[in-house]
Amino acid sequence: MLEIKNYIGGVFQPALDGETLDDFNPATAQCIATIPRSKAADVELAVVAAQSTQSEWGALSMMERADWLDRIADALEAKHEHIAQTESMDTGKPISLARRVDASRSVSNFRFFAEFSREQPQMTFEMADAMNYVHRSPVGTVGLITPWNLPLYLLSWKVAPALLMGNTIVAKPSEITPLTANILAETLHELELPPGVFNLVHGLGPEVGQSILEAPGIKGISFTGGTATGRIVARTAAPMFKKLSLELGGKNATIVLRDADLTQAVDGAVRAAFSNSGQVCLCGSRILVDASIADNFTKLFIEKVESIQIGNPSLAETVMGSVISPEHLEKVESYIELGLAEGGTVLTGGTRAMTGFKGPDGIGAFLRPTVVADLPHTSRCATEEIFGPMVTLHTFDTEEQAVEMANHSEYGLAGSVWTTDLERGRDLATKIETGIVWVNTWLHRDLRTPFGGVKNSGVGREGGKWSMEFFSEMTNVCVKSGKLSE
Ligand code: TXE
Repeated sequence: MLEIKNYIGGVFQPALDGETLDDFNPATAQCIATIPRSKAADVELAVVAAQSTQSEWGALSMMERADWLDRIADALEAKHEHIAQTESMDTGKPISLARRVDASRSVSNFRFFAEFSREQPQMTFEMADAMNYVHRSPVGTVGLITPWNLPLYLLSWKVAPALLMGNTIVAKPSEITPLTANILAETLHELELPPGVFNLVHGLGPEVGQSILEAPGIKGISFTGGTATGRIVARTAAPMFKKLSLELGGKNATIVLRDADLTQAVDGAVRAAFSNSGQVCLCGSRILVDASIADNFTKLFIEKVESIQIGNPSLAETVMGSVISPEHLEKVESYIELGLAEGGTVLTGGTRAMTGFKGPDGIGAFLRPTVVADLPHTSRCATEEIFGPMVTLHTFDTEEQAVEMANHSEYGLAGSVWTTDLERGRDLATKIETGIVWVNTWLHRDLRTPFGGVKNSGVGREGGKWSMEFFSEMTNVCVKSGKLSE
């Protein structure tokens, strides 16, 4: 049983009041760790530690901090398998996914921002009689709050640019997936990152998370999580004029046009629907198919879904593991029941997966990938975020109808379009009200591009220069040329 501690001022320590929370492996229902149930006093300790080292860390050049990112990337790379195994155990995701996505991307997040920063020119604007220099300085101490679906992947996506731009950090991972954030803290400690630059406080969102939002010494918040929580974050932090970046929920459309390469579209739609058991905000949870190819697409799609290997996340051949918790399993099941009540037809799945792999209590949060058809695109199942292995299937007759259906959502994060006519796909993509649209692919990521959504999917963008701008304040210095008398 791991006894995880907070990491504050370079010291691993329990919550000041000694309270703890249990952390479970959702695939086996085993308690695998305890974490501090931190409160406001722990956050105050972390903010003081961060502020005490802010000027020293901020005084380094960006190139010196980029070198730090390279050292962190190297150290995490050396722990790649340990990170993957730990992430799989903490989330129930298959080890193959944890290796290929979570562990690898955590390394590349640090490597990317180190290299990207070296390519960024000084921003200047020349006038006839003056030169404007845009100077970047740190925001200061920032709060990073992250969710349970891609724990280290999303934490490192924020930590790397925050450190690069000279900020000090108070980070809080999800209380149900704390373990790889702890590996990051251990790694930074081993590298002797100056104490106080990175601080990690564990605990419940409404307690320690809320305290981070309210801490006057925290000048910016980068939050990834659900839309409901995003509202709380905005409501708390905005009146304090903190910089805010909100990456929230999604209900993304996979649009299959009649001229799509069917095999490519089916493979892409299944991957977008059920990767990480559908627990990725970018997942394609609504599948919109041209009516003229719907029968053929649906047949191939269901065959592909039913070939997904569900089981013990520790096995290399497993494609789909458990969902994040028994409670989340019940939430997804409630949507399956709702789908039936709304007049839908379950084409496959809909029941718990008898994987033959059972934890000690004979339970494991395994749900078979589920496809529900015959629901209107305005139904609750087709408009509310389920965030699990359940998708709805809809048909359209015209592209205008496909666009209207795709945009019939309070969310606006991502989407994909499948067609052999790339210009048509690109043109259609510009009509979809989201922050990201893929054409003939999904989750194909260039880290230089803007990442984020609109409507209930959040505010702001992260990635490349957008992360550098979020995690810095800009001062424009205008220098008049020539003699003062002119
Ligand atoms: O989110 P929660 P979860 C979304 C995804 C889904 C959700 C799942 O769509 O809706 O995240 O993650 C902390 N004050 N995305 O369930 O509950 C909480 O402890 C401060 C979108 O974890 O919102 C956790 O650390 N903090 C995303 C974090 O907020 C609070 C990609 C998120 O918790 C708090 C991944 C409070 N009052 C998931 N209450 C994207 N758009 O990229 C909770 N927290």
